[in-house]
Amino acid sequence: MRGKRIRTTGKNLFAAAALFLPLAALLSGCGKRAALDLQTEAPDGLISVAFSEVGAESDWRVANSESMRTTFTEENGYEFYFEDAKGKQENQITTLRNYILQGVDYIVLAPVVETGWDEVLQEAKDAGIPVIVVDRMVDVENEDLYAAWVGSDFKKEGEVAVEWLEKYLEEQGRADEEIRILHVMGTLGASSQLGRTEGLEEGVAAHDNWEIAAQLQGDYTQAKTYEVVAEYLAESEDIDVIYCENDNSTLGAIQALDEAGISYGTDGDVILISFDATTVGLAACLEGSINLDVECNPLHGPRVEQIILQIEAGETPQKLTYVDETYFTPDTLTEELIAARGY
Ligand code: GYE
Repeated sequence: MRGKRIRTTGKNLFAAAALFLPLAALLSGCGKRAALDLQTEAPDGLISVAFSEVGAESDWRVANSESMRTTFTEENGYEFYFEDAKGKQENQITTLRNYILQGVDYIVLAPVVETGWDEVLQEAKDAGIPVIVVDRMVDVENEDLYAAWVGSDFKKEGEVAVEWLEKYLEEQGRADEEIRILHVMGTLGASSQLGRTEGLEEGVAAHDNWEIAAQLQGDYTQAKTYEVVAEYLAESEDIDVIYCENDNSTLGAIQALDEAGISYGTDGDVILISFDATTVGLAACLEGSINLDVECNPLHGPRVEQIILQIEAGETPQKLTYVDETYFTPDTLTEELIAARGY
């Protein structure tokens, strides 16, 4: 089934590209463009899978890329293409167009943000290339533009954090205290940011004594979060909770707190809430620096492969698949548990 479809698609694309590229090279005066590596079909019956990854902004992301790489190996029957978009949607769109021109069998997209995908996904559809969306979602007019999505329920992750905080404050006898929350958001417009933010905002709205002191943009990186939190703490130290939308962000907040001489974690003044549960986050949680780390599982390679195998078998994969997740606190963690996770 695959061979047939791709051969047709590939040939047409190759013909179109063969006409277009020399012209483009002439017009741009850049002969190199004609040398673009046009590949119509993976060798030896391999399935070609072309992945557009967000970037390398966090430990979560690195684990996600690694999971794809180790799943789609030649030994497993795949030819794997990988492009790092460096956090830019325009890079992803260019990459997707190149993958379409190459006539790959499958495109896997981890989108930076949710919106702005209709056009390029339509192009993939017109070329007969199934697109599997992973991690963050795409917000498109026509759901048929992608074959399936697999990732996390980000809003639920936020709700889990809110529920935990409510219980924790109660246990501490602080249920009626004024609670000021410093909120460090991830990449704006990414599903993970939108969901975790919504979960928090709804939680705050449901508690008269909770307040969001400020919403800062940490862009899921340690460096950016350190910068914005340090700047904030220079103005005000009146904070009870810092809610950072991923582990690397939380490490940046910890750096800023250390510098400001403010204590945090199980024995400190500021409660730290984090997301991802990567090794770095969980190690900080085990030692009591992070009070709560909500899990977000990055090991999507095998899940994406499942979807591809279903399509190969002529089946229609489930449109949306949510991964089951948990959360960690210092009292539930052990060294062994962290080591066994492997990322
Ligand atoms: O939490 C963060 C990464 O979208 C779930 O992106 C992903 C998030 C993850 O950079 O660490």
